[in-house]
Amino acid sequence: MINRRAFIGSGAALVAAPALLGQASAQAVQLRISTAANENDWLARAMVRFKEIVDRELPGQLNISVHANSSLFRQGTELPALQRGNLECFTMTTFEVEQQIAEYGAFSAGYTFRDWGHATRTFAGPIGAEYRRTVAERMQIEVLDIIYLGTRQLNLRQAREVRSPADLAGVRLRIPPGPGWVALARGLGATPTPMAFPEVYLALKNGAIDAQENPLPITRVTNMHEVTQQIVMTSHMVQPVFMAFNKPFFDRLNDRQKDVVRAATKQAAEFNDVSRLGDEQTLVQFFTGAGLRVTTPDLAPFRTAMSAIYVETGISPRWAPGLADRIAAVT
Ligand code: KDO
Repeated sequence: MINRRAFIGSGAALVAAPALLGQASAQAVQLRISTAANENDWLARAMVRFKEIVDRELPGQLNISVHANSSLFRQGTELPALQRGNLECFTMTTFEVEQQIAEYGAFSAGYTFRDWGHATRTFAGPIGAEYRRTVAERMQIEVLDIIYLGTRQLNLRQAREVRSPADLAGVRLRIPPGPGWVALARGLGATPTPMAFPEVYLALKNGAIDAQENPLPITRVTNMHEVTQQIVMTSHMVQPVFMAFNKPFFDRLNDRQKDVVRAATKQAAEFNDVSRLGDEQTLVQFFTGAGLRVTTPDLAPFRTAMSAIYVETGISPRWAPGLADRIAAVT
């Protein structure tokens, strides 16, 4: 049985290199994990924690390698790689699910989840069970657990008054590649500028974009405060990501291996969530200390504009009828 406390509390130094090759025996099963997360971000460190747990519980059975910073597959190309069998696991988002299951788009809309507790209770209940079952059947992907990526906040290269989306007109806002992200940027009032995550720092530095949006811990770990002047606490998305496994790969594991992988995923998720939630309590102070303006506008105009954009862009009519209301009704 996994000793949860030992892992959550362990101070083991984490060497989260972009790729960690396992010390596995020749017949070990290959398990490549890809993430766009920076190797020092909690999500990548959680993948390393996952590897440590499985290596400890199943010595020599799985050859696990963690590939951070999109070092194995460019952000946005992991899903086809996983489904083709060229990758065994990646940190999948609801946006990638939406690309193949449009009726689940409500999970990727701005302001869908009130806070992380609301998201975890939604996925722990019937809505989450239905989501995992549908993703398994239609995408051949095994989703084991949700992981808190953080609450996304707007980060401006140059400071300005921001009271409503109108104040962001013409702002070139970088968002990850994908249609759902374009709607999110437009809901904030900005001009969507799709770009892979590892290119964002330099684009802010040289003025190719005017803003990016990410949870505070991700903005911090990639040092975006060095090339920006302001954070606007729009809190426009409480974002879950999934450890997504290629289903045929997962099904080939024996029962003991499945149990260990499930338990290790849970421990890794808890490690990420506890660490990230803690960071979000302290990072506003860090950013103001680093000289950034941190402003917290009234969110009503942003919520109104965000819900309108999904109607205007014809996205919400594709959502499963009543799903957004079912999610909102989760207490
Ligand atoms: C990003 O590219 O801004 C983003 O935060 C998008 C998320 O969906 C997720 O892919 C994340 O990057 C990566 O995990 C890197 O942190």
